[in-house]
Amino acid sequence: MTERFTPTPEDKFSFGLWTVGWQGRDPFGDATRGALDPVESVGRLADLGAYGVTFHDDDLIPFGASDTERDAHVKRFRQVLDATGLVAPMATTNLFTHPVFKDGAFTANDRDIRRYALRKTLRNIDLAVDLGARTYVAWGGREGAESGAAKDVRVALDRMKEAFDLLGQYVTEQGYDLRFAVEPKPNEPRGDILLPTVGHALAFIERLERPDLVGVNPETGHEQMAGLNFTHGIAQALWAGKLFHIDLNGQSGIKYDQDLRFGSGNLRDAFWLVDLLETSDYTGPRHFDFKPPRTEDMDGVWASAAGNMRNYLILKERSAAFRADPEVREALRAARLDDLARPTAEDGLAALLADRAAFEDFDVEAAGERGMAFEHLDQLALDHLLGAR
Ligand code: 3MF
Ligand code: MG
Ligand code: MG
Repeated sequence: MTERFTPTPEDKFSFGLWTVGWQGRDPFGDATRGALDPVESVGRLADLGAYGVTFHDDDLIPFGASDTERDAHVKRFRQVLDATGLVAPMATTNLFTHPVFKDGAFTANDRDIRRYALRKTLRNIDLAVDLGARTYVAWGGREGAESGAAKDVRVALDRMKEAFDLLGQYVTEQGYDLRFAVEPKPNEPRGDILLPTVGHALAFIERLERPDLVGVNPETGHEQMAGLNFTHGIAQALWAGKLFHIDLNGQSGIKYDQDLRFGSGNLRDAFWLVDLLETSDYTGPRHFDFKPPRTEDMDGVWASAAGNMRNYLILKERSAAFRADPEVREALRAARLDDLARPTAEDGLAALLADRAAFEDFDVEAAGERGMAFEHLDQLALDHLLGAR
């Protein structure tokens, strides 16, 4: 492996315990790998050059564990974090595996289950803060429906808002330095999931009591499952000041959630995503939410984990070369990116209305004939991506 693509903690790469720990169980087949001790995962990820590890409550403490068992699991985890120097920047709640969540958690029709889901989340928030997390992700994979009358979506959104308002009240009252990040997904496991895309989530957040406390945690494959441009979704989240966290992985088009390693699937979108992140003010973790395919043994798991980081670093280098290339700079000017950056009417509405050159004397035919030179610019990008320049 070339030294320049070897990750270090400064790169801020993090992994969910559930990613490398995935045993390969899918709707059609049993596990192909044994269970992985979180302590081993942390050690291996540290050896690979990662910076952080993230967890669902149940990844760390098996569901139903007694208080004594819980304390022992947390103690071992804390010890390995201390020993390796890895941090736990984000945590989340498993509100999807147990049968109790079959109709959702914060929006389950059954009120008892909604109250239980909130308590399970609040309990893990205490642990997350104790372990140093600053971001708390909420993926509502079971919040949705397979049939029309079963879920009154407007009422369910009232319940979703109620949940986030209560969570916001809790962290405020506790004085916790913790922000929430909603993770959108269009479907799977529910037929249709509430808050299906980045756009839906951003609109929802604005209706909350404490919108400042809530942002998004978009996942590459989730937006692409909806046929959307992930990089555009991230750009809008950045524009709104709402990119609190990110789940990076790979996906080949509109199909089931593939969770391939970052750089697989839509490589061009991965290039533009890295180009965007690395030229933005996003300073958070580059978090991988992938699944090492069930074809792999444990060696394959660690090769897959390492591949995420390596691909990110390669794309980061390609993006930097693209931006530094004088011919690219010229092509960006020819494509009038500098013109896009100019306000359209900095002279004001009255001046726009009085400006004959803007309308009465505007040669609309000549303007319609002007080429945009986008193809040359895009070929330069592809040349850089493919290492041809
Ligand atoms: C499912 C996911 C989730 C979320 C996680 C919160 C199990 O498609 O992406 O992973 O990322 O629950 O971080
Ligand atoms: Mg996914
Ligand atoms: Mg995810």
